Amino acid sequence: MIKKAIETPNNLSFEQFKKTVLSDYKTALVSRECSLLGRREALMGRAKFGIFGAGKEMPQLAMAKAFKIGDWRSGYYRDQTFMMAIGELTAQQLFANLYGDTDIKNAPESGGRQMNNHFATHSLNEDGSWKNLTEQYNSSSDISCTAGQMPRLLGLAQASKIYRHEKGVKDFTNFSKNGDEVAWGTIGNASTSEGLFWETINAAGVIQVPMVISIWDDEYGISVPAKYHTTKENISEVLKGFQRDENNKGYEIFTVKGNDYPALINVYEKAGEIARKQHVPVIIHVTDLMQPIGHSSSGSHERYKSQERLDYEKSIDCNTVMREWILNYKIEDNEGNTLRFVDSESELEIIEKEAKNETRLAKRNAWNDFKNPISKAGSELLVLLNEVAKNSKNSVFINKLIEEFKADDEVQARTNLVYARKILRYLTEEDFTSKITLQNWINNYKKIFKTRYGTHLYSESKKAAIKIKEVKPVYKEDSLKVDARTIIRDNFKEVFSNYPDSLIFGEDTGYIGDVNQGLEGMQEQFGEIRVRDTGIREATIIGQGIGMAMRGLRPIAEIQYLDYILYALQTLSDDLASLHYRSAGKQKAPMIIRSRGHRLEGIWHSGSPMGGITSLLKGINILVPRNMTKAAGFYNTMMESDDPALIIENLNGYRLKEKQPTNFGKFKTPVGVIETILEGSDVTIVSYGSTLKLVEDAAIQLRQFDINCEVIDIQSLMPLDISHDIVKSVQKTNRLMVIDEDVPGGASAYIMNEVLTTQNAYQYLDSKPLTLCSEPHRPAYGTDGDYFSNRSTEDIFEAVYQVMHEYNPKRFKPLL
Ligand SMILES: Cc1ncc(C[n+]2csc(CCOP(=O)(O)OP(=O)(O)O)c2C)c(N)n1
Ligand SMILES: [Mg+2]
Repeated sequence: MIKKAIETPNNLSFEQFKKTVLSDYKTALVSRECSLLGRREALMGRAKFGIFGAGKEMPQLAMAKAFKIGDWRSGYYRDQTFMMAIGELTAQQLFANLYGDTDIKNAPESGGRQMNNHFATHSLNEDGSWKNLTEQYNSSSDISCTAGQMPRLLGLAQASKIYRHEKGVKDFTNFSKNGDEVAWGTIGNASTSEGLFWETINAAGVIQVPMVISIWDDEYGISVPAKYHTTKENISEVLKGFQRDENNKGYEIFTVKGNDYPALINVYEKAGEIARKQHVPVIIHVTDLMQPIGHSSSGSHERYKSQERLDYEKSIDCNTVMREWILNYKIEDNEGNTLRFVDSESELEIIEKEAKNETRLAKRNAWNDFKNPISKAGSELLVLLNEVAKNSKNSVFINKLIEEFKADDEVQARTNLVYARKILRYLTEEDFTSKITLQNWINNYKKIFKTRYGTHLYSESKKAAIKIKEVKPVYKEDSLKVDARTIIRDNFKEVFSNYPDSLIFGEDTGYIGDVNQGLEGMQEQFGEIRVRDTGIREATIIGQGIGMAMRGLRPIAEIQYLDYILYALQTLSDDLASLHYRSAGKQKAPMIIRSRGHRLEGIWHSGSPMGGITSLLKGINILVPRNMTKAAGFYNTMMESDDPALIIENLNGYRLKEKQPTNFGKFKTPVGVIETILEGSDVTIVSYGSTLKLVEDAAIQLRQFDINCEVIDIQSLMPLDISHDIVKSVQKTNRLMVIDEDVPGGASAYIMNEVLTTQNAYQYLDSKPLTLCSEPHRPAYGTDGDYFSNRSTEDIFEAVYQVMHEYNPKRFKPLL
């Protein structure tokens, strides 16, 4: 019997094992060579920046073996070897990404939008529809923020759990096969200091999801050694409390050396099995890793590592250790023959040479693919510029620029544009055909790159939020006026009956049906998987939503109070808001964030940080319904869409009465469309959310003084008034006031900018445009705190009156 080299479930024969080992060695070598050459490319200026996975090749080969079709990765910039080993990254693509090639066929990670080594596979077809994700390897699109990949990892893993246990989604076979998919996370040792790491680890332990998280430990985070990062300088040591035992659920934790090939293969095989079969999370602490070329192209580690440390790192380099291991490996079969991977070192030298040559060729090909279209455009432009120079009175200046252009060796599309645009300036006084050709050339070239860099912030599919048509609520003649919270509740019940893939979760969301009873009875009706309580951990609540939505579910993640969204803002901004853009439309997470905010009773329960939200969350639809019927309509719209949205209900609106519609689940509030709720001819007042009630009251009182306000509910802060209806109102009233309860310079400034400059309302104004906002401090506690911190009906009345007084002091005598 042949003694097996290592225990593998596949029972590899020696020949098979040998083939695998040598092929792995080659992948490690190609990957290393990419790192070495890539760094050089960045230092030479062919790439803006370069970060690579050198020194961490071997564990990634092991991880790739345990990673199965349908599985997911959520990792970081060191994982190039893994991506190569699963066949989702070639050396040529690595270089194309490094150069920032904007052709997504060459640079599939992001089509030039992301720094290199921010990996992503394509979940979507050209039209934005889902691919069959169970038939491919999946890598969620990386972000640069350390530990930012963790919240999403939780959701990616939890999706398997839901697909395994929730009967309603059994037929969603394009997304899961019985929940057998594992979500594999990777993170650097230093990044485990981030709160997001701990929050995710705890949540995954509580929920028990199929997640395997690898910690690549090279004892450094850029220049800072472990003693500044980690208690006891040992992350698996401090994670020990998470280890499961006979009485308690928890994690399976492994520690393994990153240069021990057989041990790594065994650990990863086991980890994959545990997570896949038992849905138990696993941590693998991979030690003894290093960085042969330092952190990134921005610096050199010789500056902060001692010679002793550098020598030590060299001695543990996994690629050299693997080489030694291959050379020294021998076993005997049962006939006494000695079996080896190679008979002599020269066999390895051949592989090493091949790896070098292949990588060099890949680099050259990627560079040519990147360079050729730019050079070709440059050559065309040069012909045109010479023609222009021939015709122009300013040929002396133009020829000088042409010479500079010819000598400029920067290979960037902008180089072409810089010279073309500078030369155009010399032609302002002239008129000839090649000038027009040059103008057209500039416009067309700009358009190409606008498409390459400027698309896919939001969905461009037929399910884009702005394409979902309005359906009005239907009322019976004798429709009752009911507590508004029941409108939210009854609508959610309908949504959950119509969408078996919908889920809602958050703090107090499950058992009690949310703090305002908007989900009353939902858990009983739809079960604990779909209507669920979570821990107090806003960032990972959002992460759950992102990961699940990326895997085809329709999560609604609750942030209990809008003020606490700040805990999740990093994940929302860096991950969710940028996902569709940074993957060039190849990944999406159509989740809804449900929250409630605005006026109530104190510094943290009255907030309306809308300016921050609109600035930071471009890429997410920001919806601010003025009542619960409008809110319910937004949920119905967004469930049909493949865009993400934040829907903010009014905290003080749940107990107000609203007429009960009959078409729950069907009526839809349109996104990006304003509603004029009062018509008038003197002042256009633009507002949203709970402030609108006060604006309406003030407007009614102003009528008694013969001042007619046109009151507009923006409804949707992002996108805002896509058909430019506000300017039509200003055209009529010639006066504009934006009122909200955000701080001065917050959302009101954003709205004002849109109306004045995007919609060009400035040209119709007879009075100074005004914003009326809260005080710059947080809203103080209680009724008086609100009255003196936010704007009241009286404040609004007086502000509008003052505008009219300035316009016609005789008719509107001073008030105060
Ligand atoms: C939130 C955040 N802070 C700082 C940085 C800058 N930064 C990038 S990588 C890095 C060190 C990460 O070290 P580690 O997690 O050990 O990963 P390694 O690079 O060593 O593999 C830092 C500080 C960042 N990208 N994100
Ligand atoms: Mg590190």
